[in-house]
Amino acid sequence: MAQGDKSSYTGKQKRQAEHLEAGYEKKGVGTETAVARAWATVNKFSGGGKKSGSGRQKKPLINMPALTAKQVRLHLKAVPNWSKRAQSILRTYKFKGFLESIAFVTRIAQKAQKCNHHPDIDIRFDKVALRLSTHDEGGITEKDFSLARQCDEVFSKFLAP
Ligand code: H2B
Repeated sequence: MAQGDKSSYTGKQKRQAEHLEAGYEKKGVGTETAVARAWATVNKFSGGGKKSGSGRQKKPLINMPALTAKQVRLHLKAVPNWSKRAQSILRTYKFKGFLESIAFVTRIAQKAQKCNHHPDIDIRFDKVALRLSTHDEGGITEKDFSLARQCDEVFSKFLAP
């Protein structure tokens, strides 16, 4: 892509760039500088314009560092049924029977695949234990808590009549 050609950027990225540009111009920098800074910022946070083509990203390029023990404690307050075990978080869910356990696991598998974040799963007849950690970071990250929340949401639908 030639420099200046923004055709491979998504509409959202273009709106972000416009918004940032306006902010930079307000600060008093020239239009050219404001445009350059705005696109540099969009690139930094989203990995560039990759709407299609071979270079299209699958994973966000923003790195997600492992959370500190204190941050983990705070996040756990929002998902009180989860607990910390070594470098991971875990929760055990209980079901009516084996087939319900398996159906739950299937839903979790779909969620996990969508965000490329995969729990360790232990199925015991009417109980399913999920364990989450971010291997790439050797610890617990926001990704683990994001998936934990999604798993709880799936489970709440299993309980509903
Ligand atoms: N799942 C979990 N839970 N943690 C990871 O670090 C992780 C993952 N890494 N799923 C992903 C896959 C990585 O191995 C691949 C290459 O994207």
